[in-house]
Amino acid sequence: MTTRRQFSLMASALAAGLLASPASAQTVLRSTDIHPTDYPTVEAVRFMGQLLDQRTNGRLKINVFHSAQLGNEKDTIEQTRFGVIDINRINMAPFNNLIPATNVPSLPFIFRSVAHMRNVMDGPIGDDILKEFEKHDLVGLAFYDSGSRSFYNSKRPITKPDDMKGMKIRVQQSDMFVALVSALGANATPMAFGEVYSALQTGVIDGAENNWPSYESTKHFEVSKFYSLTEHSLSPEVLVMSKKSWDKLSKEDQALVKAAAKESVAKMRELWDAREKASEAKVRAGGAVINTVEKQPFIDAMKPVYDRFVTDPALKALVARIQAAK
Ligand code: BDP
Repeated sequence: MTTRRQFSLMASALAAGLLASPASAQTVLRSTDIHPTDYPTVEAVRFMGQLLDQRTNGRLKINVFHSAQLGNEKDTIEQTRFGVIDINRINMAPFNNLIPATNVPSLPFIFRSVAHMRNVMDGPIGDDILKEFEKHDLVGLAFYDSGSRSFYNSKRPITKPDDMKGMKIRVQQSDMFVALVSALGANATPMAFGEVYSALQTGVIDGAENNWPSYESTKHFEVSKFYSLTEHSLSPEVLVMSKKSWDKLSKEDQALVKAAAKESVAKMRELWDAREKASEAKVRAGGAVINTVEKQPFIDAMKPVYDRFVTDPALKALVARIQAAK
């Protein structure tokens, strides 16, 4: 027998079910990025959103919040795990302390070239690293390029590791990056990206490290003009989704999201390659002093980072697979 109360509960459940019915509801996924609106990572996630919009007749969309509107990278990791943010385009480095495997592609000089990095991250090794995110309430979707990171500072050109002795260098919030900078005798200062400009300007730090487009878009080159091409890390960007948000999608929509993310990689790289060149030209014209370095002394100095962070057999195997890959 159905009581009045049970009946009204059933009626409201039915109404709620109808309102939320997957056939009629529109889903707008919230995506975060710390970069400005015209940065290749932001544009690439927007492109992914357009693909989803077209393929679902407007039922599935992405709203990209750029310029750190939703917070700095470290904080957005938590929000993504909780499902407050659905998609996060973020560097591997802020994941280093949480997910051991993410240290590997961030390691100094692990990749021989951009082609080597792309080949590794696009293949089974990259897929294995993406799977690691699942243990942390996240779904790894794809990797994006991040060029190569080099040191810049306001004091002098760096040509050998010794030149960095005693310098205060900002790093991402990753113990591995702290170790990488400490290995050169410099003082590593972990700090959120958005705080670096004023820290450079006020002399709280002497320098930082990043790729051409970030060095340019943040205007760090205006307050830190010596850019030394150490190219010590190719730490890729990653696109992750909240497992909570993922589980709310149908199997079909999950497949669409995954495919659109993968397809946005080629778009990202096309934008990236052009942006790298444009950014380099802009900082040169803006007065940055660029120098190349002999890499071997830096490779040797950073060797202890491997000894400290690649101790686990699974990580050792991952390093060996990357080194053996074409
Ligand atoms: C940029 C990455 C961004 C990082 C930033 C940083 O694209 O995700 O947060 O470096 O150094 O190259 O914090």
